[in-house]
Amino acid sequence: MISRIDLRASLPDDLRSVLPRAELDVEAALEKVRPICDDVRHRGAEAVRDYNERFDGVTAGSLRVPREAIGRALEELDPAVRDALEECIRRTRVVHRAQRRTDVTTQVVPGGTVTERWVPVERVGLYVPGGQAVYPSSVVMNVVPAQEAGVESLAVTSPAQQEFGGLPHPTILATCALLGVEEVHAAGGAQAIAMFAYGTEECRRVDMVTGPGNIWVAAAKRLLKGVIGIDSEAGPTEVAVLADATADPVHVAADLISQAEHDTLAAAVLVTDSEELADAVERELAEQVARTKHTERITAALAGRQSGIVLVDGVDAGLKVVDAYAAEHLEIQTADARTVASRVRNAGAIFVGPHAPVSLGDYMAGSNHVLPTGGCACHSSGLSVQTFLRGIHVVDYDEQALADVTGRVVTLAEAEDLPAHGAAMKARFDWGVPE
Ligand code: HSO
Ligand code: ZN
Repeated sequence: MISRIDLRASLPDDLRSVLPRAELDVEAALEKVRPICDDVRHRGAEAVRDYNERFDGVTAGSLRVPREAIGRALEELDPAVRDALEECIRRTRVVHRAQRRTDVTTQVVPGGTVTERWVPVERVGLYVPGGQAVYPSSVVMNVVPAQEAGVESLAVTSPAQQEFGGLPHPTILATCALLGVEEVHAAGGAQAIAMFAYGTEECRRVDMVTGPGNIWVAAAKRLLKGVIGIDSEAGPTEVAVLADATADPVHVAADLISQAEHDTLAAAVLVTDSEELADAVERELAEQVARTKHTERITAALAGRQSGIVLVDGVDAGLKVVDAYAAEHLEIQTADARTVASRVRNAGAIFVGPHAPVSLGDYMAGSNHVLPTGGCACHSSGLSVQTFLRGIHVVDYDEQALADVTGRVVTLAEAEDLPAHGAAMKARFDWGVPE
């Protein structure tokens, strides 16, 4: 059910090319979403309503979810789910509050300072998928860092659903209520991203859009990037487990299955130096997949070319492989897991040892579960307070500090054939502006 790649003899130079990975063709969707985005730009809310009707089969007057509907969803929320969500919010908030940054002033020379001032994005739009995947935990993971960064205005949008009277899923609304988010819109797909990017009569334009979505949402975000800021493009979820003979195959199999449960394109990769463990995990996978609820989806994910078991010659080689793979989630299930984990360079999040399954990180660790996929962990990080901050450099020099450096600025400006740059410096002093 899961393929094997044997790299015990040697590791190829271009490791990435032999490792399993899914390909998501967002490019192809761009041409389809372009006219939708243009239409929303010109016709505003009316166009969004038309596409809601065409794609989601929902006809509605206003797209803005009434405050009472949000309150009602919270009242009707299962108390156990409410309790779990509240704990998820509490833990996530503790971790993200600690990420807040303080302004740093550096004295470069006497009388000359540069301050890096951290300023939150003013208004953020959060996309929450509807349909098959209803993830209130993802609402928490997007909203909490934005709030802790100090974002003043936060709007959520989620597809209108016929079965809920044209409103987004009630659990999503209830989670918004728990987080204190009052502005919620009933719109999904590319039209929702365009609504955020261009603004409509009912929704003020935002500066930045975050949140996962299907291929149309990803394409709209790519298209409108620049008009708005976006978080990283979220591809199908992935887990890699680096394990040796000390790992428990029951746990390893369960963790691989847990992420395969998201999507037929989800990736589950085991990297190990123990053939016995590989065999035992494979047996466990067969048994556990048969017993779980979403058997078909998981089987497809595990059998897909994006998943596999990679055999290596020792933990050092395993580290090279997981670094090349740059997994969204990486579990270390080896002897001395902390030391091994400390040597990893590329991963969205690292889960250390037998008591830190990915599922903990998905809901309750306090860490963020919006993480770079598709190998982007070699250059990007997951969502955090930092995502919603901009570092503005504030330059403050007095007359003497400027005078002291004017000669060198003029020299460099002339070397770049930009004499007006130098002139702007000299204009402050007796030397005047040259002809
Ligand atoms: N594993 C997903 C997040 C998630 N899991 C939401 C359950 N609900 C991507 O990190
Ligand atoms: Zn998950």
